[in-house]
Amino acid sequence: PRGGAFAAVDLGASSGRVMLVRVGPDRLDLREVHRFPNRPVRMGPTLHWDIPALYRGVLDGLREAGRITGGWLDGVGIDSWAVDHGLLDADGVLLGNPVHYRDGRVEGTAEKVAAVLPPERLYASTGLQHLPFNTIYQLTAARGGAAWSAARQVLLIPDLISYWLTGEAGTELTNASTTQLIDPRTRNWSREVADALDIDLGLFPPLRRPGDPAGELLPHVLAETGLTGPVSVIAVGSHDTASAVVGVPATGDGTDPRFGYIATGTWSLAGLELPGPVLTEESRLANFTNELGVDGTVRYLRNIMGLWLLQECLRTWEAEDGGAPDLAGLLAAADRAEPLRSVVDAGDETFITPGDMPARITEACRRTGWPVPRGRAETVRCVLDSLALAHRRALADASRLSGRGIDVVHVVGGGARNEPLCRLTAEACGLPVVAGPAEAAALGNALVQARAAGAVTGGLFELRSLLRAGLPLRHHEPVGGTGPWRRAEERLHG
Ligand code: ADP
Ligand code: LRH
Repeated sequence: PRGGAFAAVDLGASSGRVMLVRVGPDRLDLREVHRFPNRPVRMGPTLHWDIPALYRGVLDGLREAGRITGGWLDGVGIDSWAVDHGLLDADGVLLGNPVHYRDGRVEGTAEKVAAVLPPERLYASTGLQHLPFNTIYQLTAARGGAAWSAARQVLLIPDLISYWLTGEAGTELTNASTTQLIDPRTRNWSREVADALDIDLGLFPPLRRPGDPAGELLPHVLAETGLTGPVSVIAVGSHDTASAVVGVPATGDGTDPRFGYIATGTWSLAGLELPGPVLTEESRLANFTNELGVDGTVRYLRNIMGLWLLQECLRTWEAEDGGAPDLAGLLAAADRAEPLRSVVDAGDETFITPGDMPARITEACRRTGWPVPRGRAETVRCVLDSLALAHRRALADASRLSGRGIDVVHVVGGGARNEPLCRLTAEACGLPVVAGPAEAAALGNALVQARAAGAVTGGLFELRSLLRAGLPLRHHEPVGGTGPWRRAEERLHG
């Protein structure tokens, strides 16, 4: 293997970025070449993603990557948040800006779906956690609309970007597994679910797997980005969490998952890498998901509200102040505030929609009989304690339900930069936490490309050893006992 230069496009719910990652047998370095905000926009009653702005950010990033390498790239890979999609008409033209998973259109659809496919059967077939915005609910909501009648193809967000770059359409498997239309045992479409819900699977282009070729940049894309063709687009774990789990610098792999992981960004995804799904009724009731990972793995995890709680507090305070609040200052003040004074259930669906988060946190505390936070520092402390508590609970449940032990917890994603959160997570779990990399998704994306292009070889263990060797990681030992966390958990969840 001779190494190579790869562009990893990682679109998160809060920002998009293009990373230039150089990978070789003894080399891994990452350079952020372009970052752009992801700002959803309400048009009429509906909350949309601003997909043209995101696509422009991708093109700008590729141009910048090419400027650095002299026009050469060994691959481009795209990952993004899960679940959402665009509809294309018979000419391959996008029918409207994709709808945001936080939009209210899915209200009531879960009940409609449950009436034809009971939740027990849906879980046994797909292993997916119930989230009110899973793709099947969105498709149910879209049905009957004018765009739906004109739709001839459904493309998930990373597949849509890939289609614009290459003209080739496919459905990448790890992200497809978040639609609730994939059977995690066969790692293929679930005809049973599609038939029961009358969803035409022919609307989705053929499945591709991480590492599969996904076309070459179109001539007009090369012209616009200044890149020298041919440039291959390579399918990666296009669900950002799938790529982030590849980017966990663990020493185990799918056969020896003694590590837990928490991918913390807008969401916290906390769980284990397993060789196969857990589809028990107990697992369903605990709201655990079996999303598909790279190299035949399963991501057995729970979605936790994540730093969205903090992001929305900051947005509210920014509107009040007329300027962005100082995050570092707020985190330091929260760190000094009284521990575990109040906590909320970070899995509570009432936090999903955008809006005044400090007020909703106050309301949740009041409802559940916890003291109400007095001011911003205590509100942030409540968020941090609540997330750490939810991390503890998710990892303990994942371990119990799968029968796998955990020796160490890896925190990756933007939240790995949040020192108090990592420390509190170590304390709550009673386990050592290794924090970083913050850009695990981009790294996992690039590693899968690099292997497909022949720049490196090996399985997840070998790919991860490059991460362990090449990145600064922070270690947090659990100090203090887990007693206060156990008591808080009992009080919150009974
Ligand atoms: P997403 O991919 O969902 O957009 P990221 O993984 O980029 O999310 O994480 C973004 C979050 O990371 C921010 O909302 C913020 O809470 C946290 N974060 C990023 N940088 C820092 C920092 N320097 N200190 C504390 N928190 C940070
Ligand atoms: C994180 C994420 C998560 C999904 C959510 C919609 O970015 O992909 O894994 O559940 O967004």
